Amino acid sequence: MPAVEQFPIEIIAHLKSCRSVTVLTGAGISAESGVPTFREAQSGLWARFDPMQLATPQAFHKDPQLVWDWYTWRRELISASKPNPGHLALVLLEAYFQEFNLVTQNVDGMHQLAGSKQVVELHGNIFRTRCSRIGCTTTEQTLPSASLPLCPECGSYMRPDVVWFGESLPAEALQESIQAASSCDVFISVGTSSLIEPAASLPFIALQARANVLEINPQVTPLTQEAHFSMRGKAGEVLPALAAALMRGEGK
Ligand code: BV8
Repeated sequence: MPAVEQFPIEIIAHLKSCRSVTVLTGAGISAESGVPTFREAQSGLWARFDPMQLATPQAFHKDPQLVWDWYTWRRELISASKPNPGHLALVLLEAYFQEFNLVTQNVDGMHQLAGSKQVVELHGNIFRTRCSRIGCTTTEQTLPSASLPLCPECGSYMRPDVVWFGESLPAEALQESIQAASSCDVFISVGTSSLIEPAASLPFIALQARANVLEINPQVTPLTQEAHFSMRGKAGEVLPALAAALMRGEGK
């Protein structure tokens, strides 16, 4: 656990005095739950596939069963994992701040499982499926099913209810996240390579709106140079230390 002294005291003081905080998470916050990050080398029989190629409408059109099997494999991985201290710390921060918005690029549902009440899912949810033709049916897919299901309404293939590359994000979720980025006092980017648009633009919207931007990531990203403070560290260690520093002492 990093010493909370690693947080500049002025950051803790500023956080304690601010009203509104927006957090953007990426695959890195689920890494310590054992869920491989999106860009990490895929394991087993998926090692030879590029996720950027599989998470596309073209791949599904070409081989729907292959893409469905990839998501079934991921759902099984996620179902065997549980939220880590990073997810749990965000539940504490949600209760601590007067206004708290959690925006995630992740499709694993881990924030909700950890107890976060209000989560904006920019890229959908891997445990939901929808009709691939006209989206007429959406089902909660609690258990991964091996066979590629058909829409009960129109008979078309069902597909994971996630946003693929080249597809637009859900309009309401995108609007909510832009609003949260442009109206917060502090924006915290956690566990994202800051490469995937339009999510990667959110911290820059916060910067333009004169918010304080913090980053938590073991690696440097395109955001690092622009953030007011960038902590090289793991979400599962840094976020609990941050929550502890805020809860300590005279409170807000
Ligand atoms: C769209 C769901 C309109 C599916 C995903 C502008 C410029 C250039 C290109 C574009 C642009 N606008 C749009 C595009 C095209 C494209 C895009 O962004 N391309 C990239 C390559 C540049 N965007 C789109 O297509 C989006 N749609 O904009 O529609 C449009 C369309 C076409 C052209 C123009 C406009 C849709 C994007 C959504 C794609 N779907 N997921 C699925 O999951 O199967 S994205 C996928 O990547 C995941 O959701 C993932 O979350 C997301 C982002 O990756 P990260 O979360 O950052 O994960 P990553 O593995 O990259 O990094 C992990 C990080 O964690 C690392 O930095 C690591 O250091 C760190 N880490 C590791 N361990 C820890 C840790 N951090 C903390 N603690 C740890 N322990």
